[in-house]
Amino acid sequence: MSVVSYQLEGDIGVIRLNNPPVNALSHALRSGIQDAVTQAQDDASLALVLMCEGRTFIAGADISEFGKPPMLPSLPELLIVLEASKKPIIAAIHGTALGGGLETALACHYRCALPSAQVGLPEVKLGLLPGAGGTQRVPRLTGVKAALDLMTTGAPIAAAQALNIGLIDKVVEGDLLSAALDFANEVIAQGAELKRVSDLEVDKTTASAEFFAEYRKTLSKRLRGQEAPHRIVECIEAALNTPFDEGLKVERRLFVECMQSSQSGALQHMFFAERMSSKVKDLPKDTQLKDIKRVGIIGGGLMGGGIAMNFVNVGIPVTLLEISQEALQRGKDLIAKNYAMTVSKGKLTVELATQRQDMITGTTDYNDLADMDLVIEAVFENLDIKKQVFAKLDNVCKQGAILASNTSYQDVNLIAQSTSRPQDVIGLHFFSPANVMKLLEIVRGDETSDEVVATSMAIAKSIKKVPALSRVCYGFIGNRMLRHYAREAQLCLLEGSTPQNIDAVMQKFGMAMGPLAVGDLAGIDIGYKAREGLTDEQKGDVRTYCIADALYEMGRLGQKTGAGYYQYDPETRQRSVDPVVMEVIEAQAKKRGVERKVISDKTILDRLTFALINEGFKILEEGIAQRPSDIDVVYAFGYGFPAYRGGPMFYADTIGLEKIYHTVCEFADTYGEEFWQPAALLKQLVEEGKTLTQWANS
Ligand code: T1G
Repeated sequence: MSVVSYQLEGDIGVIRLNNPPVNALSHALRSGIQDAVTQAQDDASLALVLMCEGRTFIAGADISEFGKPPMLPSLPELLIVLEASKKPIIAAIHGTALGGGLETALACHYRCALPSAQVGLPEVKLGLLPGAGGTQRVPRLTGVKAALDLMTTGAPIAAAQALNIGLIDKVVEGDLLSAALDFANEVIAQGAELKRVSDLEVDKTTASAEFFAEYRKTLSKRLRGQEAPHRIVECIEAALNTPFDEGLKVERRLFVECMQSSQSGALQHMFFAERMSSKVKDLPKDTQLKDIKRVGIIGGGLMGGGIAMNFVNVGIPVTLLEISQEALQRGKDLIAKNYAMTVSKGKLTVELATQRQDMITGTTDYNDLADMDLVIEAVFENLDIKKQVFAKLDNVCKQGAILASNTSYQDVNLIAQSTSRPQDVIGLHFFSPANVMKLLEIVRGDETSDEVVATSMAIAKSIKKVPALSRVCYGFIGNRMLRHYAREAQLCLLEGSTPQNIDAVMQKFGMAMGPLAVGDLAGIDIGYKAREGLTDEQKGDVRTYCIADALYEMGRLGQKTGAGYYQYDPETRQRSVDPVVMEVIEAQAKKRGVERKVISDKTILDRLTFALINEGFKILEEGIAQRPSDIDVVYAFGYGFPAYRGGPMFYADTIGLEKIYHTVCEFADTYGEEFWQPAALLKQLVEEGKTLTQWANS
């Protein structure tokens, strides 16, 4: 089946693209469009319509072709052909016109779109910039500010907004083809000069040198550490100050720089990793999905309330169970507060917020969960309490209901064994705030059925989460690796560093927050309570938690008490260094016989990141995670690991496994084998001279 068809509809030549699933601009599509446009120059058509079959207009360049030998026509070359057409070309947009898709539409002479259509330039999310004339054409239509916002956010905008800022000429209702044909006939009837965007001038009143300097400053904060956004600014400056063809050359040069950057490689890896993580390796293709129409949630606290919002946000009603009416009311008040915050930011209407809250029914009676298709337990992180809850659910819920725990550490197999239906039990580990964080760790018990796993993956996507499948182990994927990262942070603190130094190193690396600031945010009491009741052996080396415990015993729990590893301004919650903390650290070092010495930033970075990576290798060799890229998804979407470094496992390949392995062996000699056992898989790949990516693809 050809990916491009061409036929005359009256006086209009219609070019239809059909390259499922998203009409990405593959080589076949590019050459097909070029052939159709060339053919149409000499036929009876008076104008051309370019449109797509399937669910969307062109979703951009074909990312799967990146890194492969270029095949002509390149997209920029094709767009020169389109714009040079002696007959007007009207782009007819439905679904999304993204990246090269929007650039293709901009090389046409007119653009119309359905009201539901969206347009955008998401290249920056791939560490790129619009490399087919977008940086030169967009500002000619919208002015500088709107062009910069579109390209540096990468966010799609609705057709109406695109019309507003001049990106499209008309929003059309009804059948797209007939509307586009009508629009084409209007264009013919006007007999106007062909409107080529490249002939337009950028409105110079829309930008000054100060504006660009200020914009660069905001980018350094908003997109800290990322290179592509600054190159986008350079392209827009070229559009403002140089002729179109010169600007294209600047764009081409900077696009190639982006394409060759490690950041773009990492972000392209994340693009595919995010889509791969919902695929379950050993699941039969014909696995049946359960129908999830009603959801029950047990526990209306911070997590339960946030989880409930995910479902009502996509129209799935929730029954929220708490132990008392007062607790229920507290839960509902918390949800109302969250929605009010979203409404105040203009991201939701009051009506919709009310409508969603009305889909949450409160109860204190387990029998009201009898008809639920899925029940998610989000009670206190205690195994015995969870077992009691699941035993009740086992008695009450209909056969075939999915019984899920939001546990972040407990053994899902033990929870499943407290029911007569372990095949229906699974872990759905949401991350706080549950209505915001995109990661959902799906924890498959030994007896969890394929249907329940497949349905959980489908549910994750329907509530707009990014899922990652984990087998059962303490802490699953994310929190298990976090323990080793946090251990090294604590040891660096005790052995000579400071909270602000360690956090600065990790923030400079690209982490959203440093580990000590994260500790204050989550609460120092979380770790303390998790250690309560454990034997000394279970707690591990006291050096890895003695400072945290000392702070806890001083009542310094972190942000919630205004002081932890830092002190916090009661109004702004701004953190600042607190000399008391150094006294605590030095006292603990003395008590543990640790002689404090300066630790270099590089050593801090390697100890924290290699601890994470080494544990990731163990998780892979134990079969806890399906693939390295799933671990990358967990860390980028759940723990603030910089996506432009591709996640911890992609980063390992960037550093080189041999370097990591030898450094881990050195750390074992220096800091003790108790902490630094090189993972067998890491050792094996180094001996075989393989990268992790090669191993994953083998
Ligand atoms: N190239 C190749 N494959 C793509 C693709 C693309 N651009 N976009 C999506 N796919 C695949 C995806 O991997 C998945 O495959 C399937 O399509 C469905 O995707 C020169 C250089 C369009 C909003 O960044 O944002 O143009 O897993 O699961 O949720 O300036 O896909 O089924 O095998 O995401 O309905 C810029 C990326 C490229 C858009 C649809 N464009 N795509 O979302 O489906 S760079 C983008 C999306 C560029 C130019 C530059 C979304 C979507 P599989 P999906 P969806």
